[in-house]
Amino acid sequence: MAKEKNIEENSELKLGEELDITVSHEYKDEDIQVLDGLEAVRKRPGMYIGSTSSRGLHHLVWEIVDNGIDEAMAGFASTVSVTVDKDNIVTVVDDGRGMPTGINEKTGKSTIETIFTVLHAGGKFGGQAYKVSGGLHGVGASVVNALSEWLEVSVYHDGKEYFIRFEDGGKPIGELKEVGKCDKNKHGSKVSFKADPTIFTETTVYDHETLRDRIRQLAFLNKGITLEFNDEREEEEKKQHYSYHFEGGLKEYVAYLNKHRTVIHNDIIYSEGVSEDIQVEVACQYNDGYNPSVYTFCNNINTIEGGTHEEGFRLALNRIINKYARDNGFLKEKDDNLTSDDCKEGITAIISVKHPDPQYEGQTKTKLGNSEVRKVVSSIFGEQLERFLMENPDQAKIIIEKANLASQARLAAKKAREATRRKNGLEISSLPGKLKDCSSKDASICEIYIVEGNSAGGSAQNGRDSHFQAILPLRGKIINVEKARQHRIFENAEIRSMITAFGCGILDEIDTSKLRYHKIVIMTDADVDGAHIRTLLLTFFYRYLRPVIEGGYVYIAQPPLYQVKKGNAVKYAYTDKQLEQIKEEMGDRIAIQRYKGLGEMDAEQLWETTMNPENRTLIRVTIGDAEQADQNFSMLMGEEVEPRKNFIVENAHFVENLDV
Ligand code: TSJ
Repeated sequence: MAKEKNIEENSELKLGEELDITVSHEYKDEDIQVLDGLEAVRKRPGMYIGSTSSRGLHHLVWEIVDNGIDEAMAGFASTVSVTVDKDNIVTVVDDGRGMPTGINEKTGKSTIETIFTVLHAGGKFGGQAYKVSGGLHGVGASVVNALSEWLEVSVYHDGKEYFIRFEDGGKPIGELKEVGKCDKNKHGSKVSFKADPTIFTETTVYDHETLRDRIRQLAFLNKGITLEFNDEREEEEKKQHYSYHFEGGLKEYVAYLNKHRTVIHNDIIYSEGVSEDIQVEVACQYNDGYNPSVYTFCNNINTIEGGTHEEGFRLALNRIINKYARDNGFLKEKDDNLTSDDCKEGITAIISVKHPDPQYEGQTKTKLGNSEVRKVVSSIFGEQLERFLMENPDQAKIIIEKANLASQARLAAKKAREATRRKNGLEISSLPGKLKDCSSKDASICEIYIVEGNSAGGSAQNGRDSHFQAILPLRGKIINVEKARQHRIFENAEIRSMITAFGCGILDEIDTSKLRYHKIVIMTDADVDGAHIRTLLLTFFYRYLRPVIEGGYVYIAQPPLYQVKKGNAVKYAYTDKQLEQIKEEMGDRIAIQRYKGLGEMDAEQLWETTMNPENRTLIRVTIGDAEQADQNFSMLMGEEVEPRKNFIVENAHFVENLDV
């Protein structure tokens, strides 16, 4: 989540644009050209790494890590480790062959200096097998060098250690040199760098969870190799050392994702194969939920917009399930085929392909476009799925019956859903009765507060600026969309009033340009119940209104936890830390009131502390990593009570930590 004041723009979109780097041709001197290249990166870093926000900063790490993983996947290294030290210096080490230490013919410099100073030098230097992982951030080690205050490379092989250092955005300090002896059996590459704070002006501090989660994901996606993460900044609270190694690859990934869910059959359906130079790995398993969780990757990159690998999976799943259902009497001649959505209900699936020349499409360049991938995935997965169903008739029966139920529910849902559609935007009479709408019709300034409870709703209604602030009070808890079928969800009054109030439709019919409020603010009590309601709402948004979250329209209000009074002076504390500060400032003879709910504030207090744009802090909800979000949602919403309780208690006060 990002605070309202420093909203991260999605400069990721720029990745697909043409790179307009023009290396000046006036200069003959190659060194100057090289520096020009790196200078171009420093001038427009967003062109190369998406943005210079925290996200761009982390791209630097993945850029280097990818190289170590390539070496491991080529069979020459077993372990890649990532270390972050107290100064946020990152060190990546592999135990591979060690980067080539010879001279590059073209540049007359060492291969390593060339790789780190020439843009896109990856494939061209150091032998054909040298491949920098293609994809979104496959921009090359030279980009990392260009954006670093300093960067050091060490290589170990044949009993020797080689070293080179760059400073100031990629300028070599001397040549690659042999600097000493090492154990004859030691081999590998090591790269350390310090991100340049003049480029990464927002932050040069790495996020522990972001690094750990992606490193774990890379371990799932690259079975058999060991990935280590050492965060030397952590003292006590968090673990410092992690080592991930999954022999089962995606099979273990699916088991991990289903950990907090109730699976309905024992074995994970798994397939892998190679065809036309394309490696395919697919794993899936059904749980008792109603939503599919399908994650797709190409060359280890999460293709969140899907693409041809996802299509191939869907085609095979649909084809084989219908075939099996017909062949085995689950579907009669007169019955319609099960739809693709029926077959996906409650599935957790990971599809990972490795492609030598991936083409990415879509708004954020995260949709795989290579058409040959469709049939390759479809045939490799289809064959294994068919075999699985035939060899495991008991599990097959459970799966087919689930799809059949989904099909019946789909027809019921269609009817219920039609009732929630507003016929046209002018039908004001269809707005929910509980909604206290604002007078402005300019969506860009309009805000809707979703408020829990009637008393708080009253304060909010009286305290608001009715020109641009609407209030929608909710009575009690809203339905848990993870645990109910669609037609029940559409029958739920709270859900219906939100859908009609927002006006933008839901699911595949969503159109955020019709959204009636550009700020949807969730305002709940700062207690366990409030956290629960907030989570239920976010789950609904995540499943039914995802583009609204992605568009940055969803916020969480931050009501104060305490009121501190001394005489006539009143201050509010939003965190325990702030309370301590205020106590120190105000000295003794103060009265502290702990707010247990929004209802304890009168209209004016609620306006001053939580709703007035001049004073309030809104927390924008972002979708970060869809997998993480889904994990949290199913953990919070699932059957298992213990992890959920801990999570809510930990996060009841500080919603910043709520990872959606
Ligand atoms: F690129 C990089 F500098 F960022 C980097 C490269 C970072 C890290 C952590 C590791 C590596 C890297 C590169 N590890 N292993 C290699 N392998 C080679 O450079 C390589 C490629 C091809 C051949 C060949 O004989 O065809 C040989 C070697 C050593």
